[in-house]
Amino acid sequence: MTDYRPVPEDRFSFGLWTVGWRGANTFGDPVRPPLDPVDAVYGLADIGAYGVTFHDDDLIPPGSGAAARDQVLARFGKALDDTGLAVPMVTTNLFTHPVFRDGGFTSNRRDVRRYAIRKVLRTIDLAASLGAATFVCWGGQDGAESEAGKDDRAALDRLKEAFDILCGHISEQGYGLRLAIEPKPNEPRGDVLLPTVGHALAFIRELERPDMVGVNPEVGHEQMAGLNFAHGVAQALWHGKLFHIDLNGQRGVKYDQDLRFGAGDLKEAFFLVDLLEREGYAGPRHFDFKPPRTEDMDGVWASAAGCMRNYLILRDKAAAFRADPDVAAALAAARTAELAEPTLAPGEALADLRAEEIDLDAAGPRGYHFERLDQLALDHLLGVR
Ligand code: GLT
Ligand code: MN
Ligand code: MN
Repeated sequence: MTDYRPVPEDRFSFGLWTVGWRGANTFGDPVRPPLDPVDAVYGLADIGAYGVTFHDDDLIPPGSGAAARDQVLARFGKALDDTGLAVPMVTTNLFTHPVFRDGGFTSNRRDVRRYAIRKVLRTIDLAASLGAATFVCWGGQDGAESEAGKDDRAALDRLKEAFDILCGHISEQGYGLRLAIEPKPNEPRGDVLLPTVGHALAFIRELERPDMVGVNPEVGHEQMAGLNFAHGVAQALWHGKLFHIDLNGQRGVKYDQDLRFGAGDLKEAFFLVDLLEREGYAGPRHFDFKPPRTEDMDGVWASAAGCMRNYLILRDKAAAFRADPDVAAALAAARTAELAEPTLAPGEALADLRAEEIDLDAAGPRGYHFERLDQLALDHLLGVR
C-alpha cells in the first residue's frame, strides 16, 4: 500500500494564484495574508509538486519598473534553482484591472485591445525565457451581459486577429511555446466567448496557425455548463489538442467553485484520471483551485496536498479497475472493443452493406451490460474490491 506521496515524475503543478489566493470574494474581504511567490515555490516543493505557474501580475506587481522587475525575477529564479521546480506554463492577467472591464482582445475599445496584446507579448517573452512549453489564454472578461453592446462576429474576428499576432510572434522568435485556450461559460462576464471545449476547438480551426493552438480545459468550467468533462477531454485528445489541463472540483451547475481536485464529482474525476493515464497524456497535471475562505495557511497547504493525493488515489483505483479480470469480462460482455472496429471493412463496397440484413426481432432485445461494468467501477472507487 502506497502512502500516495507525490514525486516530481507525477508532474503536478500549481498556479501562484491558487495557494496564494487570499479569499476575497463578491461578499467578503480577503481572509489570508499575501503569499510571497518565493515562499509559494518553497512550499510547493515541500509538498511534492514539480512545477509552478503564474500570471505576469502574480509574480511582477503591476507598475513595477525595470529594476524592480529584475529583482523579482532574480529572487524567483533563485527559488526555482534551489528547489528544482519547473515553470511549465505561464499566462497573462487580462481581467483584474478596470481597463479590462469589457475584456482584453475583444474590448470594444481599440486602445484596450492594443494594450492587451502588448501585455501578452511581453509575458510570452518572459515565459520563453523561463522555458515554459505552454502559454494559457483565459479570456474571462471577453464576453457580455447583453447582446446589445457586443457584435459577436466582430469579437471573434478580433480574437482571431490577436491569436494570429501571438502565433506570428512566437514563430518569428523561434520560441518552443504553444498557446492553450481555456474555455469558461460565464463568470466574471454574464456570458463568456468560447464557452466550452467544443467552441474553442472549432475556433482554433479558423486560425492562421491552428497547429500552435490547443485547449486548456478546466474540470469546473465544463461542469458549470452541465457538460461531462471527461467527454470534453476525450474529444480534445482526439483532435490532438489537449495541450494543458486545469484540475479542480465543482458540484453542479453553479458559480465557479474551484474546489480541490476530487472534492466535486468524484466519479467523473475517476474516469478522467483513467482517461488521462490510459491515453498517456504527457503534460502537467495542473491544479487550478481556490482553497476555501475557511482555511488559514495550514489549511491552504492541506488543500493543495489533497489535490495531488486524490489524483494519486484515483490513478491507483483506475489501474486496479483496468487490471481486474472481472472488469475484463464485463468489458467483453459490453463489447467495448467492437467500437474500435471500422463499420465498413477495408475495401468493402457499399453494396455489401446495403445487401446485408439484420434480424431486428433478434437484435432489438439485446442488452449492452453497461450497468454491471459501471458498478465494478464504483466498487473499485468505493474501495470494496
Ligand atoms: C483565473 C481563472 C482560471 C484561469 C486562470 C488563468 S485565472 O483564476 O479562474 O480558471 O485558469 O488565467
Ligand atoms: Mn475555475
Ligand atoms: Mn483555470
